[in-house]
Amino acid sequence: MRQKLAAGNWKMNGTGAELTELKALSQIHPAASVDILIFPPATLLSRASIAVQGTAISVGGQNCHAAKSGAHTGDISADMLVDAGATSVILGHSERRVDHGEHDEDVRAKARAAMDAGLKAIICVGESLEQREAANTLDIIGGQMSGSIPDQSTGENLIVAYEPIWAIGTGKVPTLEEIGEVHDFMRARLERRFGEGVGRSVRLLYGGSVKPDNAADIFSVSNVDGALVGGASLKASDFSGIIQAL
Ligand code: G2H
Repeated sequence: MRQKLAAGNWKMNGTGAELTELKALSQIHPAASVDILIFPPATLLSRASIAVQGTAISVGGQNCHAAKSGAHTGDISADMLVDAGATSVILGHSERRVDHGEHDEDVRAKARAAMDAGLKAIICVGESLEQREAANTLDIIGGQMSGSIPDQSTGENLIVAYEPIWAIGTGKVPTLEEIGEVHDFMRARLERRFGEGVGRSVRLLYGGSVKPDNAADIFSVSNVDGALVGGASLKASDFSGIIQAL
Protein backbone atom coordinates (compact mmCIF):
# COMPACT_ATOMS: atom_id res chain seq x y z
CA MET A 1 0.00 0.00 0.00
CA ARG A 2 1.21 3.48 -0.82
CA GLN A 3 1.37 5.79 2.19
CA LYS A 4 -0.85 8.87 1.73
CA LEU A 5 0.99 12.18 1.60
CA ALA A 6 0.04 15.81 2.19
CA ALA A 7 2.77 18.17 0.93
CA GLY A 8 2.66 21.91 1.56
CA ASN A 9 4.64 24.14 -0.80
CA TRP A 10 5.03 27.54 0.82
CA LYS A 11 6.68 28.94 -2.34
CA MET A 12 8.17 32.43 -1.70
CA ASN A 13 6.15 32.97 1.46
CA GLY A 14 7.13 32.98 5.10
CA THR A 15 9.63 34.50 7.50
CA GLY A 16 10.45 33.42 11.04
CA ALA A 17 7.05 34.63 12.23
CA GLU A 18 5.27 32.00 10.14
CA LEU A 19 6.99 29.16 11.99
CA THR A 20 4.09 29.53 14.40
CA GLU A 21 1.90 27.97 11.69
CA LEU A 22 4.26 25.00 11.53
CA LYS A 23 4.20 24.62 15.29
CA ALA A 24 0.40 24.87 15.28
CA LEU A 25 0.22 22.19 12.59
CA SER A 26 2.41 19.85 14.62
CA GLN A 27 0.18 20.40 17.65
CA ILE A 28 -2.93 19.50 15.65
CA HIS A 29 -1.16 16.40 14.22
CA PRO A 30 1.27 15.19 16.91
CA ALA A 31 1.15 11.74 15.30
CA ALA A 32 -0.20 11.12 11.86
CA SER A 33 -1.27 8.08 9.87
CA VAL A 34 -0.28 9.94 6.70
CA ASP A 35 3.00 11.57 5.65
CA ILE A 36 3.11 15.35 6.09
CA LEU A 37 5.77 17.36 4.30
CA ILE A 38 6.27 21.12 4.40
CA PHE A 39 8.44 22.97 1.89
CA PRO A 40 9.33 26.34 3.42
CA PRO A 41 11.55 28.86 1.63
CA ALA A 42 15.28 28.00 1.85
CA THR A 43 15.86 30.74 4.43
CA LEU A 44 13.55 28.93 6.87
CA LEU A 45 14.58 25.35 6.22
CA SER A 46 16.98 24.87 9.13
CA ARG A 47 14.69 26.60 11.60
CA ALA A 48 11.69 24.67 10.27
CA SER A 49 13.50 21.35 10.58
CA ILE A 50 14.27 22.14 14.23
CA ALA A 51 10.67 23.25 14.82
CA VAL A 52 9.26 19.92 13.60
CA GLN A 53 11.75 17.65 15.37
CA GLY A 54 9.93 14.83 17.13
CA THR A 55 6.67 15.51 15.28
CA ALA A 56 4.95 13.76 12.37
CA ILE A 57 6.08 16.51 9.98
CA SER A 58 9.16 16.51 7.73
CA VAL A 59 10.54 19.41 5.73
CA GLY A 60 12.00 19.72 2.26
CA GLY A 61 13.50 22.15 -0.25
CA GLN A 62 11.75 23.81 -3.18
CA ASN A 63 14.67 23.39 -5.59
CA CYS A 64 18.29 22.26 -5.75
CA HIS A 65 21.25 22.54 -8.13
CA ALA A 66 22.38 19.55 -10.18
CA ALA A 67 26.03 19.96 -9.11
CA LYS A 68 27.39 18.83 -5.74
CA SER A 69 29.17 22.16 -5.11
CA GLY A 70 31.01 24.88 -6.96
CA ALA A 71 30.79 28.35 -8.44
CA HIS A 72 27.01 28.74 -8.63
CA THR A 73 26.14 31.96 -6.87
CA GLY A 74 22.79 31.88 -5.16
CA ASP A 75 22.22 28.17 -5.69
CA ILE A 76 21.78 25.38 -3.16
CA SER A 77 23.03 21.79 -3.56
CA ALA A 78 21.14 18.68 -2.57
CA ASP A 79 23.75 17.98 0.14
CA MET A 80 23.09 21.45 1.58
CA LEU A 81 19.37 20.69 1.76
CA VAL A 82 20.14 17.46 3.62
CA ASP A 83 22.46 19.38 5.94
CA ALA A 84 19.62 21.84 6.66
CA GLY A 85 17.30 18.99 7.63
CA ALA A 86 15.45 18.29 4.37
CA THR A 87 14.21 14.82 3.51
CA SER A 88 12.87 15.75 0.09
CA VAL A 89 12.88 18.38 -2.64
CA ILE A 90 10.34 19.68 -5.16
CA LEU A 91 11.76 19.74 -8.69
CA GLY A 92 10.39 20.91 -12.02
CA HIS A 93 7.54 22.96 -10.62
CA SER A 94 6.00 24.94 -13.48
CA GLU A 95 6.95 28.18 -11.70
CA ARG A 96 10.61 27.07 -11.97
CA ARG A 97 10.11 25.94 -15.55
CA VAL A 98 8.55 29.31 -16.49
CA ASP A 99 10.43 31.76 -14.23
CA HIS A 100 13.87 30.12 -14.60
CA GLY A 101 13.67 28.40 -17.98
CA GLU A 102 14.12 24.93 -16.51
CA HIS A 103 13.66 22.12 -19.01
CA ASP A 104 13.12 18.40 -18.55
CA GLU A 105 16.82 17.62 -18.80
CA ASP A 106 17.60 20.17 -16.05
CA VAL A 107 14.95 18.61 -13.83
CA ARG A 108 16.33 15.13 -14.50
CA ALA A 109 19.88 16.22 -13.59
CA LYS A 110 18.64 17.85 -10.39
CA ALA A 111 16.59 14.78 -9.52
CA ARG A 112 19.66 12.57 -9.98
CA ALA A 113 21.63 14.83 -7.64
CA ALA A 114 18.79 14.83 -5.10
CA MET A 115 18.44 11.05 -5.14
CA ASP A 116 22.23 10.60 -4.87
CA ALA A 117 22.10 12.79 -1.76
CA GLY A 118 19.39 10.61 -0.24
CA LEU A 119 16.47 12.97 -0.86
CA LYS A 120 13.06 12.05 -2.21
CA ALA A 121 12.39 14.02 -5.42
CA ILE A 122 8.88 15.31 -6.00
CA ILE A 123 8.93 15.85 -9.76
CA CYS A 124 6.16 18.11 -11.08
CA VAL A 125 4.54 17.77 -14.48
CA GLY A 126 1.55 19.56 -15.97
CA GLU A 127 0.03 21.00 -19.09
CA SER A 128 -0.88 24.59 -19.95
CA LEU A 129 -4.47 25.58 -20.77
CA GLU A 130 -3.52 25.88 -24.44
CA GLN A 131 -2.12 22.34 -24.43
CA ARG A 132 -5.23 20.96 -22.73
CA GLU A 133 -7.55 22.72 -25.16
CA ALA A 134 -5.53 21.26 -28.04
CA ALA A 135 -6.11 17.78 -26.51
CA ASN A 136 -2.36 17.37 -25.96
CA THR A 137 -2.44 16.80 -22.20
CA LEU A 138 -1.33 13.16 -22.12
CA ASP A 139 1.40 13.72 -24.72
CA ILE A 140 2.78 16.60 -22.67
CA ILE A 141 2.65 14.67 -19.40
CA GLY A 142 4.24 11.61 -21.00
CA GLY A 143 7.04 13.68 -22.50
CA GLN A 144 7.74 15.48 -19.23
CA MET A 145 7.83 12.18 -17.36
CA SER A 146 10.23 10.57 -19.84
CA GLY A 147 12.46 13.63 -19.85
CA SER A 148 12.44 14.54 -16.15
CA ILE A 149 12.40 11.25 -14.25
CA PRO A 150 15.82 9.59 -13.83
CA ASP A 151 16.46 5.87 -14.39
CA GLN A 152 17.48 5.34 -10.76
CA SER A 153 13.96 6.16 -9.54
CA THR A 154 12.18 3.89 -7.06
CA GLY A 155 9.06 4.04 -4.95
CA GLU A 156 11.27 5.31 -2.12
CA ASN A 157 13.03 8.20 -3.85
CA LEU A 158 10.43 9.37 -6.39
CA ILE A 159 7.06 11.06 -6.06
CA VAL A 160 5.34 12.56 -9.11
CA ALA A 161 2.98 15.53 -8.83
CA TYR A 162 0.46 16.32 -11.55
CA GLU A 163 -0.07 20.08 -11.53
CA PRO A 164 -2.05 21.48 -14.47
CA ILE A 165 -0.57 24.96 -14.90
CA TRP A 166 -3.99 26.52 -15.42
CA ALA A 167 -5.16 25.22 -12.02
CA ILE A 168 -2.27 26.66 -9.98
CA GLY A 169 -3.41 29.42 -7.65
CA THR A 170 -6.44 30.12 -9.87
CA GLY A 171 -9.20 28.36 -7.95
CA LYS A 172 -9.87 26.31 -11.11
CA VAL A 173 -9.64 22.54 -10.68
CA PRO A 174 -9.93 19.84 -13.36
CA THR A 175 -12.91 17.54 -13.12
CA LEU A 176 -12.40 14.35 -11.14
CA GLU A 177 -12.53 12.46 -14.45
CA GLU A 178 -9.77 14.63 -15.89
CA ILE A 179 -7.59 14.10 -12.80
CA GLY A 180 -8.27 10.36 -12.92
CA GLU A 181 -7.39 10.12 -16.60
CA VAL A 182 -4.00 11.76 -16.05
CA HIS A 183 -3.19 9.81 -12.87
CA ASP A 184 -4.10 6.47 -14.48
CA PHE A 185 -1.93 7.43 -17.44
CA MET A 186 1.00 8.34 -15.16
CA ARG A 187 0.67 5.04 -13.28
CA ALA A 188 0.68 3.09 -16.55
CA ARG A 189 3.75 4.99 -17.79
CA LEU A 190 5.65 4.27 -14.58
CA GLU A 191 4.72 0.58 -14.69
CA ARG A 192 5.81 0.33 -18.31
CA ARG A 193 9.15 1.99 -17.68
CA PHE A 194 10.09 0.64 -14.27
CA GLY A 195 8.07 -2.57 -14.04
CA GLU A 196 4.93 -3.21 -12.02
CA GLY A 197 6.62 -3.35 -8.61
CA VAL A 198 8.29 0.04 -8.77
CA GLY A 199 5.59 1.56 -10.98
CA ARG A 200 2.90 0.74 -8.44
CA SER A 201 4.92 1.96 -5.45
CA VAL A 202 5.59 5.52 -6.65
CA ARG A 203 3.21 8.00 -5.09
CA LEU A 204 1.25 10.32 -7.36
CA LEU A 205 0.09 13.67 -6.01
CA TYR A 206 -2.41 16.11 -7.46
CA GLY A 207 -1.59 19.84 -7.15
CA GLY A 208 -3.47 22.96 -8.18
CA SER A 209 -5.99 24.87 -6.04
CA VAL A 210 -6.48 22.04 -3.53
CA LYS A 211 -8.53 23.37 -0.59
CA PRO A 212 -10.15 21.80 2.48
CA ASP A 213 -13.52 21.78 0.70
CA ASN A 214 -12.41 19.97 -2.48
CA ALA A 215 -9.72 17.70 -1.02
CA ALA A 216 -11.91 14.71 -0.13
CA ASP A 217 -13.33 14.51 -3.66
CA ILE A 218 -9.87 14.74 -5.20
CA PHE A 219 -8.51 12.07 -2.84
CA SER A 220 -11.33 9.73 -3.85
CA VAL A 221 -9.90 9.52 -7.39
CA SER A 222 -7.96 6.33 -8.14
CA ASN A 223 -4.18 6.71 -8.25
CA VAL A 224 -4.31 9.99 -6.30
CA ASP A 225 -2.08 9.33 -3.27
CA GLY A 226 -2.20 12.83 -1.85
CA ALA A 227 -1.76 16.48 -2.74
CA LEU A 228 0.88 19.11 -3.33
CA VAL A 229 -0.75 22.20 -1.86
CA GLY A 230 0.32 25.83 -2.26
CA GLY A 231 -1.88 28.62 -0.91
CA ALA A 232 -3.89 26.40 1.42
CA SER A 233 -0.72 25.10 3.12
CA LEU A 234 0.20 28.49 4.58
CA LYS A 235 -2.35 28.37 7.39
CA ALA A 236 -2.27 25.39 9.77
CA SER A 237 -6.07 25.33 9.97
CA ASP A 238 -6.50 25.08 6.18
CA PHE A 239 -3.74 22.53 5.69
CA SER A 240 -5.04 20.47 8.56
CA GLY A 241 -8.43 20.29 6.84
CA ILE A 242 -6.70 18.81 3.78
CA ILE A 243 -4.69 16.34 5.88
CA GLN A 244 -7.88 15.18 7.56
CA ALA A 245 -9.48 14.53 4.16
CA LEU A 246 -6.71 12.06 3.23
C1 G2H B 1 0.38 24.31 -7.29
C2 G2H B 1 0.06 24.41 -5.87
C3 G2H B 1 1.25 23.99 -5.05
P1 G2H B 1 -1.83 26.14 -5.25
O1 G2H B 1 1.58 25.03 -7.58
O2 G2H B 1 2.30 23.33 -5.66
O3 G2H B 1 -0.30 25.73 -5.56
O4 G2H B 1 -2.37 25.11 -4.32
O5 G2H B 1 -1.75 27.51 -4.62
O6 G2H B 1 -2.58 26.15 -6.54
